Order: sequence, then structure tokens, then C-alpha cells
Amino acid sequence: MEQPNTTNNRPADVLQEERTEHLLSRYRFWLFAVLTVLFMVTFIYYLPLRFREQAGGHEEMMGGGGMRGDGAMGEHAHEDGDMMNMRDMSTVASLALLPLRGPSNRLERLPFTISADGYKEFRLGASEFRWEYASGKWVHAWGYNGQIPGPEIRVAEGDKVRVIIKNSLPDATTVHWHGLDVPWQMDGVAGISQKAIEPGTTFTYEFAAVPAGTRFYHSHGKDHMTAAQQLDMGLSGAFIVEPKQENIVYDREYTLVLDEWDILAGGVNSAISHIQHGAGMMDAVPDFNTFTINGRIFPYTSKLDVKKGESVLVRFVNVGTAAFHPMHLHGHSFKVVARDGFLLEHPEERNTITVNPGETVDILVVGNNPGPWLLHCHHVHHAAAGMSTLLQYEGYEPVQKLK
Ligand SMILES: [Cu+2]
Repeated sequence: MEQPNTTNNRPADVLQEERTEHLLSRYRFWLFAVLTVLFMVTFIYYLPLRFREQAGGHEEMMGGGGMRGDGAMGEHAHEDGDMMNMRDMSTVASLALLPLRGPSNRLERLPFTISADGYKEFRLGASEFRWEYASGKWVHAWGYNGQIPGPEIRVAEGDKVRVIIKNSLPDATTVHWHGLDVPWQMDGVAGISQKAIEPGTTFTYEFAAVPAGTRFYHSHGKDHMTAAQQLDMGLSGAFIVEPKQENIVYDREYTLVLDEWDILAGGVNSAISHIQHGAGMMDAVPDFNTFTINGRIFPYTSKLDVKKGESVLVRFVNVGTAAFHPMHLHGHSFKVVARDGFLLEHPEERNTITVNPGETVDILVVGNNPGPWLLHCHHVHHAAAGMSTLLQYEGYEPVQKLK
């Protein structure tokens, strides 16, 4: 029997296969084409857009006195790639509920009472708030008595001092008396000299105020891993011990607390992530972008007023955790009279003096050159990011209004 269809069927099969292959290659072609277009769109459109965003943020930053970060506006402050993740977004939302505190809430010095047993008794409260470091700009802060820096504590050499600290922070904390020779139980180091002060509880520190000089107090964290982070949140303030016998003659004095901040978009303080999620999660040292004098950036820093002929003692206190600040005064040389609170036997004549983290430096300026003079950090990026102020003689204004 002849099977004529058999011979005809084979070419039909081949034809079908060819057709299928043709369709497949067309399918591959279109897939390839679509992917290519997507790829090109990504590179030509999306990436430059990202770049423009970053460049735009940078321009805003330079326009705003070189400062990044803007709590009130919530603009792109300092994104660090995509670190501004969902977790941080929830932080931003909850920040708006915190009290907003600014210079009008700031006490220069902490008042005290004299207790029945002869102590100068001070009360410090550690709490969480938003700190206005420039007009309309705030950062998430932890501080003492609702202000940045904490109020200056001032006592006389040898005074019996009692500081009652109430912890209203969301985390445990301690207070360390930097440069004061306190008994070891009063040193304020969690796990070494005391148990950390839990939220909602109080702790009483007692010591004799020695030695005299410019010193400070600051959190030492709830443990060793959170000391830097709690400092970066703002938990510090000056502690001045006036000597029994004053060796320096001056007409006015100013205490300038130098600090640094890593402010992310929406006023988020990068230190909070380290505290909440562990110090090892991100870079060990924050990328500080805002540098304050007494909690404010230039031109919102308070100026140092002086009259011709007056001597001015300026106490620098670097409460920051990483940056050093070569502080430079225009138009004057000055005498470095004390370092770390100790008088120098031979005061050094200078115009720039570096204050390292944890150091204090006292300088004496003789007001013999009237004018409005810049006093600023000569790590000039720090100056541009806030660390400037003016030594301003009575009757001398800057040629242009600063703000
Ligand atoms: Cu500096």
C-alpha cells in the first residue's frame, strides 16, 4: 500500500519547526529590544535624576550657609545612599511629637540651692526634644534641662556639690564629670562605677569640686557602646570651677561649647540609629555635617560683645566625639592662659588654638582693636557648616546684615 501523505508530511513538520523557530527568535528579539530600552531609560533618565537630586541638595546646603539638614523643611539633607529607610521614616514621623526647644528656653547657668548639709544642690533632667540649632531648623536631640548644650554648672573650688539627675530619656544613661577628681563611685561610667540610670529613675552624684578650671559634664552612655552616641545626641554641658584665688584678670567672660552633629533628612540625628540598633550597624564615626557653638550655627550663634579696652576670657569646651577645632580670631592675637582647665605658667601668644575632643582651652583677648571680628574654626568646612561667631565691639556692626 502506498502512503503518499508520509513523504508530504515530513516537509510539513520541518516547515512547522521552522515557523516555531522563527517565532521564538522574534520573541527573543522583542524581549531583547524591550530590555535594552529599559536599560537605556535607566541610565539616561533615572540615574541623572538621582544625581541632580543630590547636586540640588548640595546647592541648597551651600545656600544655607553650607549646612546640611533641615528638620522643619524635611528636605534631602544627607541621605547616605538609601540609609533613610522605613525605620528612619517612622523615626521622622514620631519626631514631630517631641517638644521644640530653642535659645529662648536656654538657661545660661543652672541655679542651685544650699542643702541643710552644706551642699550646693543642682537638678539636671535628661530628656528628648527637638533642638532649634538655627532659625526654623531643628535636630532630634537628647539633652539636659531641655537645652543644647546643658546649662553651665558653676561652683567654687572645694565646694561640696550634689547633682540630682532625673532620667526622662527613652534609654538608660549616666553622667560623667570630665576633669573633676571625684570619688570613683561618682565617675558616672555604667558597669564600672555604677549601674546605668534607668528611664524614669534618679541618681545623686556628690563630690567636692576640685580642681579649679574649665571642665564639663557629659553622658557616658548606658554602656561602653553608647557613650559616643549619647554625646552625639547632645548630652553635655560646661562645668566651671572658679579658683579660690583668681589668677587671671578679665572684664568679661564667655563659655563656648563646641559640638558636632550628623543631621539626616527630617531632622533625624544619625546617632539614634546606633543607640537603637547597635553601634556596629553603620559607620563607626558619623559623617558630621553641622558644627555648633553653644547649640547654634552661624549666623544664629550668639556673638561675644566687648568694649574697647576690656579683657575677655573665652573658655572653649570641645564636647564633640571626633572633630578637632583650630579656633581662630581675626584682628587680635590672644594669650592661651589655660589648657584642660589648668593655668599655663607661660601663657602662649597665638591667633589660632586647636581644641581637641574632650579638651578645654581658655584664652584671654585684650580688646584693643575695635571692629566686628570673626571668631571661627579654621577647619574651614566646620566654619562653613556653622562654627563661627563674632567678637563684636560696641558700636561696630558688620557691613551687611547677617540674618
Ligand atoms: Cu572645627
